[in-house]
Amino acid sequence: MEMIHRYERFFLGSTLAIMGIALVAVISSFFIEDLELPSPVETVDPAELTSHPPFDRPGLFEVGENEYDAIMTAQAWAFVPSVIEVPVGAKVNFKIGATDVVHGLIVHNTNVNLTIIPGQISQATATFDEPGEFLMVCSEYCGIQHHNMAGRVIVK
Ligand SMILES: [Cu+2]
Repeated sequence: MEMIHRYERFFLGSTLAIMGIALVAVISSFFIEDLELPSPVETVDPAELTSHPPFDRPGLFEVGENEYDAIMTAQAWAFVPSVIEVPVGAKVNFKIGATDVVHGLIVHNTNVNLTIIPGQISQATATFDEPGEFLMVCSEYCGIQHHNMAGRVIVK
């Protein structure tokens, strides 16, 4: 006499097998393929950020042929710098830290979508192949002026 119906046993077994496969996939992608969470590249005491190179001198720095590092800070309620101007085709590495609370950085129509946690430097790269203006907005509610926390990438 069976205690568990064979169909039920089949679905329980399949469920456990699928969970096992998913677990192996996640673990192997971390250890074998060296997968990392997207943002944190460096840790910095948020109170020291504005005196910690290169964040003591935020701005746009040419690091290669039409390649730039955008060194930025986020604080309530502004990005520094808030306007970035680059030529068409520029590859921009956004490196940004927060001095106070959690902020976000989304650059519209690009894949840049970062959470900026105080104490961590976040980084993402985008290539601007079309001229135009790309809005930068804060994507984490950071206080009463959050909706005004914005900037622009101008591509000409
Ligand atoms: Cu915000």
